[in-house]
Amino acid sequence: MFNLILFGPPGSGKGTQSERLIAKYGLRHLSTGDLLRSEIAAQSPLGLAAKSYMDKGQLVPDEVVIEMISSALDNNPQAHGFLFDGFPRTTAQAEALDKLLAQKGTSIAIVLALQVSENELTKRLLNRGLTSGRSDDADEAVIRSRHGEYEKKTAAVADYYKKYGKVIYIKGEGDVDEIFQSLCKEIELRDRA
Ligand code: B4P
Repeated sequence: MFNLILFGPPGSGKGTQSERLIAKYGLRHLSTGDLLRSEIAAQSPLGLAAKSYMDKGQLVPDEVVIEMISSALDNNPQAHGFLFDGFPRTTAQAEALDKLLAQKGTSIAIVLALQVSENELTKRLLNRGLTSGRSDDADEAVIRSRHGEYEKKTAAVADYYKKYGKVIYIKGEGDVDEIFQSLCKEIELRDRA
């Protein structure tokens, strides 16, 4: 099994690059943002609870997303590997993920961290907000709050994986194809089976 985390602040290109990576490497894509938006669309109790956080640009509580990922792992026993997109977003989530993967006899192989300046991030999200219909992209104050949450709670996740020598930084600004090639190079260097 080859499991990777695509890491980076909101708007850094995680969703964009994940689509290409899963197509190329046949990994199962687990995006907590997408899973939460499906719950909201289905108007499930989980979705209704998550919406109140997401609309304010805050992280959804750890226990909710950890439970969601745990079910997703159980529901995909045949997967050759997982691409985690937008998860883990806190150190508690990272610790929980390590435990869940260890129970399956596997682990995270690599964390690819996209680096993008804050100005560019804001520009991209406001631009996506023009067409995405996502309430968390439409308002600059909410986007600022998402960056604040990232700095306060999520940036530490990279430090957590650095202890194990698993983090590789990738320049996330510029041409989407070139960024994709840089990601592929790092994956292929890691000798995936
Ligand atoms: P996500 O769905 O993960 O939202 P995101 O970070 O904005 O997405 P992403 O970063 O993938 O977007 P992309 O750069 O691809 O989370 C939304 C919310 O859900 C969170 O705020 C939180 O409330 C909640 N949530 C999710 N996971 C959680 C967790 N684990 N714990 C707690 N809460 C959680 O795209 C951005 C834009 O940039 C696009 O328009 C794209 O076209 C553009 N773009 C991409 N690459 C580009 C490039 N190279 N150049 C120019 N534009 C580019």
